[in-house]
Amino acid sequence: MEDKRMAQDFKGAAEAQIRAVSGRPTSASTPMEFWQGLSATVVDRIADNWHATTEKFKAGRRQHYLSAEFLMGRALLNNLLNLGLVEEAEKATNAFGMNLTDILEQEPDAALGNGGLGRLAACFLDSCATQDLPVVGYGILYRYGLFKQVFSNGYQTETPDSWMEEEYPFIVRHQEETRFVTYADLKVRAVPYDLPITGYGTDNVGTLRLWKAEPIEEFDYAAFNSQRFTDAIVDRERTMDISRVLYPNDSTYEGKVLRVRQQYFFCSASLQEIVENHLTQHGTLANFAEYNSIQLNDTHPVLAIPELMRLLMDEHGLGWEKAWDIVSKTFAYTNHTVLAEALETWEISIFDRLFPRVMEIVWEIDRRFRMEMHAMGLDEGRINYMAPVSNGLVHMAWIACYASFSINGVAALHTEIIKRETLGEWHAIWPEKFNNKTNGVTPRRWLNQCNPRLSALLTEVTGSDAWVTDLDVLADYADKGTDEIYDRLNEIKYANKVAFAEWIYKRQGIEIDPEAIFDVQIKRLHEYKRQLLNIMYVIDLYFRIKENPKLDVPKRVFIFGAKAAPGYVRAKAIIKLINEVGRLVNNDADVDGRLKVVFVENYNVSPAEKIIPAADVSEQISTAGKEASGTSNMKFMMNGALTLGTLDGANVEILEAVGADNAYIFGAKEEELPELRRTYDPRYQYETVPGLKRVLDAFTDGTLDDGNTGMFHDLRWSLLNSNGWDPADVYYLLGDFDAYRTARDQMAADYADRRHWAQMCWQNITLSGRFSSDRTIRDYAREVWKIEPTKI
Ligand code: Z16
Repeated sequence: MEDKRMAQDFKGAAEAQIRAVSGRPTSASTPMEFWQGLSATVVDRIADNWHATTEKFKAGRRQHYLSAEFLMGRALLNNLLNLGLVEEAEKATNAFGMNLTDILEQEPDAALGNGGLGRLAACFLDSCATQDLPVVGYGILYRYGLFKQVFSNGYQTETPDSWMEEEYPFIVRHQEETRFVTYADLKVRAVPYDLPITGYGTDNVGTLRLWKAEPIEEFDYAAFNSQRFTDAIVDRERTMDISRVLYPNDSTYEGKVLRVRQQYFFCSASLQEIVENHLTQHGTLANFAEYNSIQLNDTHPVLAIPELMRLLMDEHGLGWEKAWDIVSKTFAYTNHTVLAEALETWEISIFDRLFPRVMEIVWEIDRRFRMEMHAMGLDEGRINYMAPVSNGLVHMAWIACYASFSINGVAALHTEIIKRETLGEWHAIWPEKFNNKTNGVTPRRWLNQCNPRLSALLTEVTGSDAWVTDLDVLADYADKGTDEIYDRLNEIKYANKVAFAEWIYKRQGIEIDPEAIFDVQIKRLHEYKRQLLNIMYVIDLYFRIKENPKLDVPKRVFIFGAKAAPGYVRAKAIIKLINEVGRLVNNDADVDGRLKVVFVENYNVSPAEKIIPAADVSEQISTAGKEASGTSNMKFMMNGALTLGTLDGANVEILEAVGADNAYIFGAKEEELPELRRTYDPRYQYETVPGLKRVLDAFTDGTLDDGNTGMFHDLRWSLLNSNGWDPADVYYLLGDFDAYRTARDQMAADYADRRHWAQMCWQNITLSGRFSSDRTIRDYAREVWKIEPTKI
């Protein structure tokens, strides 16, 4: 860092902040107060650059990233690393008799997202800042982030995540930039709160702007002193409800009124700001699309489309044609799933009740769409299917496809599937709108920050830390691995496994052996992700050992981390099942510690930073065609874990990057599944695949205990029986079981050749450059957003 002020008297500044927070000398301040004081010091250091960046971005073309979710995780260490302040912070805390590591552990995760989609948005902001791109993120300041998961007797229970209750220094309220959002039944204030987004080795500081809903009047005394007393209180609460809680559904949609209120809330507030900023800068809206583009992160912010129409027409006097011309050059839409149950549709009656004017505009979009398609000669059935409004429902994805100039999927295979199926009708008409942007992850957090040992080796081998901002440089070293490097890699992995073992022992009291193979599946719990297939393998292996206790099996730790949506009954049953298998296997004398099942409670961003550097095997086993991309697959790869996966999502591209010798791929392919399914009989698999019967029977024969809830019976039933609408085993677990077992057994056997294993890890690490979100963002910036790096 050239910026001298950054490090100047860091200790003195930190001390002042800590004392201001605690009201006591540092000797009497708590670790939490140290975290708060240090964090405030960071904000103090970047304040001038932050303001300068904001001002600088106003002049040129900009990009606005609208997302209902930003899964940020912790901020302090990330910022210290970006700003080159780690040593200063260590020196300062040591001088006060504290340890920086302990202080960092005080920080709560900002978990304003469910999973991949929200974490992707966070990685994107990091890459935009690091590459000096004029991008602002817009979202909602949820008072409660994703629920905390607590296991009680192996069942998931949920408790609120009040992440800001202890003061959160990284967020700054900008009351003076308040906007008003109007619903038919309610008018609210939208107050922006800004989070600074520092980049690595740059003075630029980007912004994530999160809106909080507040009542119009602090206290409406007139109302409180009248017969409207209770009404006034109810209104206040209804207002604060809007930004109260993140909906915990990952890839399923719930038609809740509060959810659509949230969506309109942040879309309207953000657009008002974007439009006003543009007018202030340029004095006209005619060139709006030349200076602004808006990325829609899934359909959650699609209300921005009719809302921008409304603002341009009703607030700024444009006619429909002019407004639509601007709108259709402004928006770009990212699709994140092919699951039908995730595609958002809203009842017309809800829109009518909340924002009738927006609904009127949607009707007009619908009318014009139908006319346009008629003129193009489409048949009535197809038009009705594609129309923005049909069967009493507003189809958010259809509005997005119609209005956007760009539609992208998040991995090559996924983009092909949406072109062919999910959005096939749209692709037939506007093929040129479609493009692929394979996801990526930031190497700052997911390598440099979480894996300092490996980072030091990479810097040593390549001679500089250039890889931190240009991960592709590692590719030059792919064929330069040496035995010395491989041995170092193994030492590093071992040290990371020791650290993880200590962490999980402290956290959950489980003892694991760092010599064992650490085999990890961490992601939201969903049937298509097939955590059930994973645990079925463990049950099978357990029975193989019981049958022959002397069986020569490599020592393994099976690590899981997953939250289930609170209403997703079957996903919760799978969590209970995994925990029960753990209880059975971990304490069995015949197993004798050779198998351990560890379910990391309350999986989140910061636990991921502990787990991933310690992993040997990365489980990416979704039914082919169902996982849009996956992003943990990329984080594992960067940290030298080998993929055990199906040809799904970005796994396909990981395989392409490292070659078949450096990944373990198994199972039915996406293009094979339709044909396979025509004759598929899970019962036949159950009867004929060796070992499968006893695995499934263990669900219900008393081997595993579901506390008489019947939930394990339901799991077994779902694999063997049709329920009337779904066929049996929709996700093809029994079809892929044998291939999975073979590949996983092979992998465990191969682990014995430690040098060869390390060589495969080295290939994965050095060839992970294309999965850096820097590459993804460069592609968006050049091909979709048309923006240039802009330095202060
Ligand atoms: C989500 O995290 C994803 C899709 C979706 O429809 C909703 C949510 Cl909350 C995930 C995909 O499942 C995953 O494959 C992908 O890597 C990720 O979005 C980012 O694109």
